[in-house]
Amino acid sequence: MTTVNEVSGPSRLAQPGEGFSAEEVQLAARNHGLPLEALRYDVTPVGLHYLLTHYDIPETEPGTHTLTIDGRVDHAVVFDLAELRRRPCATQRVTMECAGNGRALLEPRPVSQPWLVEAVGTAEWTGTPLAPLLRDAGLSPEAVDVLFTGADHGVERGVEQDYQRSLPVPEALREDVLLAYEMNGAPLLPQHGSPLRLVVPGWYGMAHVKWLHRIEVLDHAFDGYQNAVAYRVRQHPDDPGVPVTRIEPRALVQPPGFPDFMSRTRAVRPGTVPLTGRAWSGHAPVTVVEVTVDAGLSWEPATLDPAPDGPGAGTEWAWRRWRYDWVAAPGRYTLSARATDASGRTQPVEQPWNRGGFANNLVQRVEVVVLAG
Ligand SMILES: Nc1nc2c(c(=O)[nH]1)N[C@H]1C(S)=C(S)[C@@H](COP(=O)(O)O)O[C@H]1N2
Ligand SMILES: [Mo]
Repeated sequence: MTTVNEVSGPSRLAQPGEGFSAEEVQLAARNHGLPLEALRYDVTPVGLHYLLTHYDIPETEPGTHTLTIDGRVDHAVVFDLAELRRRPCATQRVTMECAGNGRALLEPRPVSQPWLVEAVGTAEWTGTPLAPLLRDAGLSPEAVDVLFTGADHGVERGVEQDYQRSLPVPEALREDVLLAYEMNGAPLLPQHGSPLRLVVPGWYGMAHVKWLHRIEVLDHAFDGYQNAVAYRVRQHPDDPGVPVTRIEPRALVQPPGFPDFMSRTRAVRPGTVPLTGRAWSGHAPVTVVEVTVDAGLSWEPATLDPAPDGPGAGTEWAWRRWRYDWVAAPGRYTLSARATDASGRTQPVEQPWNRGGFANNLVQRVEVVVLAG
Protein backbone atom coordinates (compact mmCIF):
# COMPACT_ATOMS: atom_id res chain seq x y z
CA MET A 1 0.00 0.00 0.00
CA THR A 2 1.34 3.46 -0.85
CA THR A 3 1.30 5.93 2.04
CA VAL A 4 2.38 9.50 2.72
CA ASN A 5 5.66 8.04 4.03
CA GLU A 6 6.61 7.63 0.39
CA VAL A 7 6.46 11.37 -0.22
CA SER A 8 8.44 12.54 2.81
CA GLY A 9 11.37 11.20 4.78
CA PRO A 10 12.64 11.79 8.31
CA SER A 11 14.48 14.94 9.37
CA ARG A 12 18.21 14.81 8.82
CA LEU A 13 21.46 16.67 9.27
CA ALA A 14 23.79 17.40 6.35
CA GLN A 15 27.00 15.38 6.26
CA PRO A 16 30.21 17.36 6.93
CA GLY A 17 30.95 19.38 3.78
CA GLU A 18 27.66 18.38 2.09
CA GLY A 19 26.52 21.13 -0.30
CA PHE A 20 23.00 22.53 -0.56
CA SER A 21 20.68 20.21 -2.49
CA ALA A 22 18.20 21.12 -5.23
CA GLU A 23 15.47 20.53 -2.60
CA GLU A 24 16.95 23.15 -0.29
CA VAL A 25 17.37 25.60 -3.22
CA GLN A 26 13.72 24.94 -4.18
CA LEU A 27 12.59 25.88 -0.65
CA ALA A 28 14.85 28.95 -0.62
CA ALA A 29 13.37 30.17 -3.92
CA ARG A 30 9.77 29.71 -2.73
CA ASN A 31 10.40 31.26 0.68
CA HIS A 32 12.50 34.35 0.10
CA GLY A 33 14.20 36.42 2.77
CA LEU A 34 14.43 40.15 3.44
CA PRO A 35 17.05 41.68 1.14
CA LEU A 36 19.29 43.08 3.89
CA GLU A 37 19.37 46.57 2.35
CA ALA A 38 15.64 46.67 3.20
CA LEU A 39 16.67 47.00 6.87
CA ARG A 40 16.59 50.71 5.91
CA TYR A 41 12.76 50.80 6.19
CA ASP A 42 11.03 51.19 9.57
CA VAL A 43 8.14 49.20 8.06
CA THR A 44 9.15 46.60 5.49
CA PRO A 45 7.41 47.08 2.12
CA VAL A 46 5.19 44.00 1.73
CA GLY A 47 7.09 42.55 -1.23
CA LEU A 48 10.37 42.71 0.70
CA HIS A 49 9.05 41.00 3.85
CA TYR A 50 10.35 37.43 4.22
CA LEU A 51 8.05 34.53 3.42
CA LEU A 52 7.69 31.04 4.86
CA THR A 53 5.01 28.64 3.70
CA HIS A 54 5.37 24.96 4.58
CA TYR A 55 3.02 23.58 1.89
CA ASP A 56 1.18 25.39 -0.96
CA ILE A 57 -0.41 28.83 -0.78
CA PRO A 58 -4.04 27.65 -0.55
CA GLU A 59 -6.90 28.97 -2.66
CA THR A 60 -8.99 31.20 -0.41
CA GLU A 61 -11.79 33.60 -1.30
CA PRO A 62 -12.15 36.75 0.86
CA GLY A 63 -15.84 37.10 -0.12
CA THR A 64 -16.84 33.67 1.20
CA HIS A 65 -14.11 32.96 3.77
CA THR A 66 -15.35 32.23 7.29
CA LEU A 67 -13.79 31.88 10.72
CA THR A 68 -15.30 29.34 13.11
CA ILE A 69 -14.70 29.57 16.87
CA ASP A 70 -15.71 26.36 18.62
CA GLY A 71 -14.57 23.66 21.02
CA ARG A 72 -14.71 24.36 24.75
CA VAL A 73 -16.75 27.57 24.50
CA ASP A 74 -20.30 28.39 25.64
CA HIS A 75 -21.45 29.21 22.11
CA ALA A 76 -19.65 28.36 18.92
CA VAL A 77 -19.67 31.22 16.40
CA VAL A 78 -18.95 31.70 12.70
CA PHE A 79 -17.83 35.06 11.29
CA ASP A 80 -17.33 36.23 7.75
CA LEU A 81 -14.74 38.89 6.92
CA ALA A 82 -17.29 41.74 6.84
CA GLU A 83 -18.39 40.86 10.38
CA LEU A 84 -14.81 40.73 11.64
CA ARG A 85 -14.11 44.12 10.01
CA ARG A 86 -17.07 45.63 11.90
CA ARG A 87 -15.55 44.60 15.23
CA PRO A 88 -13.03 46.81 17.11
CA CYS A 89 -9.97 47.38 15.00
CA ALA A 90 -6.33 47.73 16.06
CA THR A 91 -2.98 48.17 14.32
CA GLN A 92 0.28 46.75 15.68
CA ARG A 93 3.76 47.21 14.28
CA VAL A 94 5.41 43.82 14.73
CA THR A 95 8.81 42.40 13.81
CA MET A 96 8.31 38.78 12.76
CA GLU A 97 11.19 36.34 12.45
CA CYS A 98 11.21 32.71 11.37
CA ALA A 99 12.30 30.37 14.17
CA GLY A 100 14.66 28.75 11.64
CA ASN A 101 16.51 31.97 10.88
CA GLY A 102 20.26 31.26 10.86
CA ARG A 103 19.78 27.50 10.34
CA ALA A 104 21.90 27.18 7.19
CA LEU A 105 24.94 28.60 8.99
CA LEU A 106 24.89 25.84 11.61
CA GLU A 107 27.34 22.96 11.62
CA PRO A 108 26.14 20.32 11.19
CA ARG A 109 23.36 21.87 9.09
CA PRO A 110 19.77 20.75 9.75
CA VAL A 111 18.35 20.06 6.25
CA SER A 112 15.26 22.29 5.96
CA GLN A 113 14.48 25.82 4.77
CA PRO A 114 18.08 27.11 4.47
CA TRP A 115 17.94 30.57 6.05
CA LEU A 116 21.12 32.54 6.58
CA VAL A 117 20.04 35.62 8.64
CA GLU A 118 17.36 37.21 6.45
CA ALA A 119 14.13 35.57 7.70
CA VAL A 120 12.73 38.73 9.27
CA GLY A 121 10.48 41.67 8.46
CA THR A 122 8.41 44.34 10.20
CA ALA A 123 4.83 45.04 9.21
CA GLU A 124 1.87 47.04 10.43
CA TRP A 125 -0.83 44.47 11.01
CA THR A 126 -4.43 45.63 11.22
CA GLY A 127 -7.22 43.45 12.47
CA THR A 128 -9.49 42.73 15.38
CA PRO A 129 -8.14 41.68 18.79
CA LEU A 130 -8.63 37.98 19.53
CA ALA A 131 -9.26 38.21 23.30
CA PRO A 132 -12.71 39.88 23.14
CA LEU A 133 -13.83 37.30 20.55
CA LEU A 134 -12.82 34.47 22.88
CA ARG A 135 -14.48 36.17 25.85
CA ASP A 136 -17.68 36.70 23.82
CA ALA A 137 -17.69 33.01 22.85
CA GLY A 138 -17.35 32.15 26.55
CA LEU A 139 -14.19 30.20 27.37
CA SER A 140 -14.85 27.10 29.42
CA PRO A 141 -12.98 26.96 32.77
CA GLU A 142 -11.35 23.77 31.44
CA ALA A 143 -9.79 25.61 28.49
CA VAL A 144 -6.03 24.89 28.22
CA ASP A 145 -4.94 25.58 24.65
CA VAL A 146 -6.40 27.51 21.74
CA LEU A 147 -5.81 25.78 18.40
CA PHE A 148 -5.52 27.76 15.15
CA THR A 149 -6.01 26.00 11.81
CA GLY A 150 -4.96 27.30 8.40
CA ALA A 151 -6.50 26.37 5.06
CA ASP A 152 -3.22 24.90 3.77
CA HIS A 153 -2.61 21.16 3.68
CA GLY A 154 0.46 19.01 3.19
CA VAL A 155 2.63 16.24 4.51
CA GLU A 156 5.68 16.64 6.68
CA ARG A 157 7.91 13.75 7.74
CA GLY A 158 5.16 11.30 6.96
CA VAL A 159 2.38 13.20 8.78
CA GLU A 160 -0.43 14.49 6.57
CA GLN A 161 -1.93 17.60 8.11
CA ASP A 162 -3.52 21.01 7.89
CA TYR A 163 -1.11 23.64 9.25
CA GLN A 164 -2.12 23.91 12.92
CA ARG A 165 -0.54 25.60 15.91
CA SER A 166 -1.85 26.19 19.41
CA LEU A 167 -1.26 28.88 22.01
CA PRO A 168 -1.73 28.42 25.77
CA VAL A 169 -4.89 30.27 26.93
CA PRO A 170 -2.99 33.11 28.74
CA GLU A 171 -1.11 33.94 25.50
CA ALA A 172 -4.28 33.75 23.39
CA LEU A 173 -5.95 36.19 25.81
CA ARG A 174 -3.19 38.84 25.51
CA GLU A 175 -4.81 42.09 24.37
CA ASP A 176 -2.26 42.59 21.57
CA VAL A 177 -2.88 39.27 19.76
CA LEU A 178 -4.68 40.09 16.51
CA LEU A 179 -6.73 38.42 13.84
CA ALA A 180 -5.21 40.46 11.04
CA TYR A 181 -6.82 41.15 7.67
CA GLU A 182 -4.46 43.93 6.56
CA MET A 183 -0.69 44.24 6.25
CA ASN A 184 0.75 47.76 5.84
CA GLY A 185 -2.73 49.15 5.24
CA ALA A 186 -3.79 46.83 2.41
CA PRO A 187 -5.66 43.49 2.41
CA LEU A 188 -3.34 40.53 3.06
CA LEU A 189 -1.68 39.16 -0.07
CA PRO A 190 -2.19 35.44 -0.84
CA GLN A 191 1.33 34.52 0.34
CA HIS A 192 0.91 36.31 3.70
CA GLY A 193 -2.34 34.55 4.66
CA SER A 194 -5.19 36.17 2.74
CA PRO A 195 -7.76 36.92 3.95
CA LEU A 196 -7.06 36.33 7.68
CA ARG A 197 -4.11 35.40 9.86
CA LEU A 198 -3.09 35.32 13.49
CA VAL A 199 -0.46 37.79 14.75
CA VAL A 200 1.21 36.99 18.09
CA PRO A 201 3.60 39.88 18.78
CA GLY A 202 6.95 38.74 20.17
CA TRP A 203 6.62 35.09 19.09
CA TYR A 204 8.57 33.44 16.30
CA GLY A 205 6.77 33.22 12.94
CA MET A 206 5.35 29.68 13.27
CA ALA A 207 2.73 30.96 15.76
CA HIS A 208 1.28 33.50 13.30
CA VAL A 209 -1.06 31.07 11.51
CA LYS A 210 -1.94 32.19 7.97
CA TRP A 211 -5.19 31.46 6.05
CA LEU A 212 -6.89 31.12 9.43
CA HIS A 213 -10.35 29.57 9.27
CA ARG A 214 -10.88 27.81 12.59
CA ILE A 215 -10.12 28.52 16.25
CA GLU A 216 -10.84 25.57 18.52
CA VAL A 217 -10.62 25.84 22.30
CA LEU A 218 -9.14 22.65 23.77
CA ASP A 219 -9.29 21.22 27.31
CA HIS A 220 -5.80 19.73 26.87
CA ALA A 221 -2.44 20.72 25.44
CA PHE A 222 -2.48 20.33 21.65
CA ASP A 223 -0.21 17.46 20.68
CA GLY A 224 -0.30 17.92 16.90
CA TYR A 225 2.75 17.93 14.67
CA GLN A 226 3.72 21.62 14.63
CA ASN A 227 3.67 21.85 18.44
CA ALA A 228 4.78 18.39 19.57
CA VAL A 229 7.17 17.30 16.80
CA ALA A 230 8.38 20.40 14.93
CA TYR A 231 9.39 23.66 16.62
CA ARG A 232 11.09 22.11 19.62
CA VAL A 233 14.63 22.75 20.73
CA ARG A 234 16.20 19.31 21.04
CA GLN A 235 19.69 17.87 20.84
CA HIS A 236 18.68 14.30 19.84
CA PRO A 237 15.80 12.94 17.74
CA ASP A 238 14.29 11.15 20.77
CA ASP A 239 14.67 14.12 23.12
CA PRO A 240 11.16 15.56 23.92
CA GLY A 241 12.73 19.02 23.77
CA VAL A 242 11.49 22.45 24.76
CA PRO A 243 8.85 24.34 22.72
CA VAL A 244 10.00 27.27 20.58
CA THR A 245 8.08 30.39 21.64
CA ARG A 246 9.42 33.97 21.80
CA ILE A 247 12.02 35.62 19.60
CA GLU A 248 15.55 35.71 20.98
CA PRO A 249 17.31 39.10 20.71
CA ARG A 250 19.11 39.81 17.46
CA ALA A 251 20.75 42.77 15.74
CA LEU A 252 21.47 42.90 12.02
CA VAL A 253 23.83 45.18 10.14
CA GLN A 254 22.45 46.90 7.04
CA PRO A 255 25.37 45.96 4.79
CA PRO A 256 27.47 49.09 4.10
CA GLY A 257 28.95 50.19 0.77
CA PHE A 258 28.29 48.10 -2.33
CA PRO A 259 28.29 44.33 -2.86
CA ASP A 260 30.13 41.87 -5.03
CA PHE A 261 27.53 40.04 -7.16
CA MET A 262 28.54 36.49 -6.19
CA SER A 263 30.03 36.64 -2.69
CA ARG A 264 28.13 39.74 -1.53
CA THR A 265 31.34 40.84 0.19
CA ARG A 266 31.03 44.59 0.71
CA ALA A 267 33.34 47.29 -0.64
CA VAL A 268 33.48 50.67 1.13
CA ARG A 269 35.67 53.77 0.77
CA PRO A 270 38.00 54.67 3.67
CA GLY A 271 36.97 57.35 6.17
CA THR A 272 33.88 57.59 8.32
CA VAL A 273 31.43 54.83 7.38
CA PRO A 274 28.02 55.32 9.01
CA LEU A 275 26.91 51.85 10.07
CA THR A 276 23.26 51.21 10.83
CA GLY A 277 20.89 48.32 11.25
CA ARG A 278 18.03 47.01 13.35
CA ALA A 279 17.68 45.20 16.65
CA TRP A 280 14.72 43.38 18.21
CA SER A 281 13.70 40.86 20.84
CA GLY A 282 10.43 39.10 21.61
CA HIS A 283 11.22 38.85 25.33
CA ALA A 284 11.77 42.48 26.34
CA PRO A 285 12.77 45.78 24.74
CA VAL A 286 16.31 45.96 23.35
CA THR A 287 18.45 48.06 25.68
CA VAL A 288 21.98 47.77 24.25
CA VAL A 289 23.46 47.24 20.78
CA GLU A 290 27.22 46.81 20.41
CA VAL A 291 29.30 46.70 17.24
CA THR A 292 32.58 44.97 16.48
CA VAL A 293 34.72 45.69 13.43
CA ASP A 294 37.49 43.25 14.45
CA ALA A 295 35.57 39.95 14.44
CA GLY A 296 34.67 40.20 18.12
CA LEU A 297 37.98 41.21 19.73
CA SER A 298 36.42 44.47 20.90
CA TRP A 299 32.81 45.68 21.11
CA GLU A 300 31.76 49.34 21.07
CA PRO A 301 28.31 50.67 22.00
CA ALA A 302 26.02 51.83 19.18
CA THR A 303 23.31 54.44 19.70
CA LEU A 304 19.65 53.37 19.55
CA ASP A 305 17.15 55.61 17.74
CA PRO A 306 13.98 56.46 19.67
CA ALA A 307 11.04 54.19 18.85
CA PRO A 308 9.48 55.46 15.58
CA ASP A 309 6.04 57.07 15.30
CA GLY A 310 3.14 55.95 13.17
CA PRO A 311 0.14 53.65 13.45
CA GLY A 312 0.89 50.85 15.86
CA ALA A 313 4.52 51.91 16.21
CA GLY A 314 4.34 52.48 19.93
CA THR A 315 4.65 48.78 20.71
CA GLU A 316 7.70 47.06 22.09
CA TRP A 317 7.49 44.38 19.41
CA ALA A 318 8.93 46.34 16.49
CA TRP A 319 12.65 46.56 15.74
CA ARG A 320 14.65 49.66 16.62
CA ARG A 321 17.29 51.30 14.45
CA TRP A 322 20.86 51.51 15.79
CA ARG A 323 23.78 53.60 14.46
CA TYR A 324 27.55 53.55 14.80
CA ASP A 325 30.15 55.65 13.00
CA TRP A 326 33.08 53.51 11.93
CA VAL A 327 36.34 55.22 11.02
CA ALA A 328 37.60 52.74 8.45
CA ALA A 329 41.17 52.33 7.20
CA PRO A 330 41.97 50.17 4.14
CA GLY A 331 41.92 46.42 4.80
CA ARG A 332 39.59 43.43 5.31
CA TYR A 333 37.14 43.40 8.20
CA THR A 334 34.42 41.25 9.73
CA LEU A 335 31.60 43.35 11.20
CA SER A 336 28.95 42.21 13.68
CA ALA A 337 26.32 43.80 15.86
CA ARG A 338 24.98 42.25 19.06
CA ALA A 339 21.70 43.06 20.84
CA THR A 340 20.92 42.72 24.55
CA ASP A 341 17.40 43.13 25.90
CA ALA A 342 15.94 44.28 29.22
CA SER A 343 15.62 40.64 30.35
CA GLY A 344 19.42 40.33 30.09
CA ARG A 345 19.27 37.99 27.09
CA THR A 346 21.95 38.59 24.48
CA GLN A 347 23.44 36.98 21.37
CA PRO A 348 26.05 34.24 21.48
CA VAL A 349 29.28 34.36 19.50
CA GLU A 350 29.40 30.53 19.42
CA GLN A 351 26.57 28.71 17.60
CA PRO A 352 23.67 27.63 19.85
CA TRP A 353 23.14 24.31 18.02
CA ASN A 354 19.98 22.20 18.12
CA ARG A 355 18.60 19.58 15.72
CA GLY A 356 15.95 21.78 14.12
CA GLY A 357 18.19 24.83 13.95
CA PHE A 358 15.63 26.88 15.91
CA ALA A 359 15.99 30.18 17.79
CA ASN A 360 19.62 30.43 16.71
CA ASN A 361 20.62 34.05 17.32
CA LEU A 362 24.35 33.66 16.69
CA VAL A 363 25.80 37.07 15.75
CA GLN A 364 25.82 37.89 12.03
CA ARG A 365 29.21 38.29 10.29
CA VAL A 366 29.50 40.83 7.48
CA GLU A 367 32.68 40.70 5.37
CA VAL A 368 33.82 44.17 4.33
CA VAL A 369 36.80 45.33 2.25
CA VAL A 370 37.80 48.95 2.81
CA LEU A 371 39.28 50.09 -0.51
CA ALA A 372 42.56 52.01 -0.76
CA GLY A 373 40.75 55.21 -1.74
N1 LIG B 1 -1.16 28.32 7.67
C1 LIG B 1 0.16 28.54 7.78
N2 LIG B 1 0.59 29.52 8.60
C2 LIG B 1 1.91 29.77 8.72
C3 LIG B 1 2.86 29.00 8.02
C4 LIG B 1 2.39 27.98 7.16
O1 LIG B 1 3.15 27.28 6.49
N3 LIG B 1 1.03 27.78 7.07
N4 LIG B 1 4.20 29.25 8.22
C5 LIG B 1 4.54 29.87 9.50
C6 LIG B 1 5.94 30.24 9.60
S1 LIG B 1 7.02 28.99 9.92
C7 LIG B 1 6.34 31.55 9.51
S2 LIG B 1 7.95 31.95 9.79
C8 LIG B 1 5.38 32.62 9.21
C9 LIG B 1 5.83 33.43 8.02
O2 LIG B 1 4.90 34.44 7.72
P1 LIG B 1 5.04 35.26 6.36
O3 LIG B 1 5.20 34.26 5.24
O4 LIG B 1 3.83 36.10 6.25
O5 LIG B 1 6.30 36.09 6.51
O6 LIG B 1 4.08 32.12 8.93
C10 LIG B 1 3.67 31.07 9.77
N5 LIG B 1 2.28 30.78 9.53
MO1 LIG C 1 9.06 29.94 10.35
